[in-house]
Amino acid sequence: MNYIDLRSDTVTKPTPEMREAMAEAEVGDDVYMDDPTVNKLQEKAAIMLGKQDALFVPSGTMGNLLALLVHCQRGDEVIVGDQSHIYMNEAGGMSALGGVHPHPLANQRDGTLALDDIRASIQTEDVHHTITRLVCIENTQNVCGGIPLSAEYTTQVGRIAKENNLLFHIDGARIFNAAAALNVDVKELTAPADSVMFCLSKGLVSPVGSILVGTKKFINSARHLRKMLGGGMRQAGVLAAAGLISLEKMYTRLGQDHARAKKLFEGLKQVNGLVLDAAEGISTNMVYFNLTDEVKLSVDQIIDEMKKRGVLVDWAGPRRFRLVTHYWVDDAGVEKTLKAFEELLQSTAQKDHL
Ligand code: TLP
Repeated sequence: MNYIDLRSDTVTKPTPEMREAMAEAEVGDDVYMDDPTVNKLQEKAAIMLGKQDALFVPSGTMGNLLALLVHCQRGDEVIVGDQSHIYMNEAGGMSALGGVHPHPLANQRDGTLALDDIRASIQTEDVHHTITRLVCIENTQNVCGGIPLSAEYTTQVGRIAKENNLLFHIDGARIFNAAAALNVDVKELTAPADSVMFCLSKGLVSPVGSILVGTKKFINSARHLRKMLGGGMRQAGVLAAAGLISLEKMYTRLGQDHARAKKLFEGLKQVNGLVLDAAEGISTNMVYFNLTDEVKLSVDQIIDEMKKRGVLVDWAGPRRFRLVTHYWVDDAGVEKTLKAFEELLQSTAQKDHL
């Protein structure tokens, strides 16, 4: 069956154009830094994000880890959101591999870390304390609803970091979604940060890969650590060729994914048994909702029933779902999903009634 796959935007398979570019890619040995396609991708990414240099890495997780390891010494402290991917979903890499101590702050409903919380969490000089070294934000903030964080907010975080001699990293896995939703050049969102990671393999549709950007010195250190972690990628131009198409063509179409997510959001609002997260609406490619108590099906049963109807969905909590739109979800896919949810929840309501 041709499934509508809404589990994540990480599921995006390469487009025919990408597959062709990958087949024809000029390659070299990237550990010698002579893969021309990787070099071109890195140069382009650095320019687009307004930084001196860039490094192609296998995953967002590795990109974030490299940033943390380059910025911090063992025992240093990092301010992170308690709902951030770095804190929750990267297997504790910063602690396990870097001896880096996370200081989690509550993510606000709008995805931000409250500026006063950041200020208050910076350790004072004291023999008992760790040294606060780095502050991290996530844009878009995934778990809070795929929320884009504004350039103004990012600038304020950057200011606090500077005033307190902290470094500033952005997990920008979906920063191009944020830029599209806010209608700003992505550079405005990255300017205050010392380093930014973004993913090619999510809404930008590439099969594999993320990019880390920062100063030349930072990227040289990150390249060294990437090698240490086994991430020297040799003829990676085959993958970078798809990445170039992501940066040339894919980021300009993200608004379409956002419009479809809105349609999904509006449609699901009408379905009995679902409570959508953001009453005021959504602005990127994610729709989060909970099941009401009236729905007797478990999330696993819903996943199975939706699959039978040709739609793949994934849970985000014991009674919670996240649906993500992307390149391979068209208007018909949105309609099919809405129909499947309506049918499923209506039919279970009837069964409950009997
Ligand atoms: N997120 C994935 C899952 O790991 C949850 C998803 O489906 O959303 N930062 C953010 C904000 C992310 O959402 C992700 C992946 C990453 C980093 C890590 O990227 P990868 O999967 O390339 O290591």
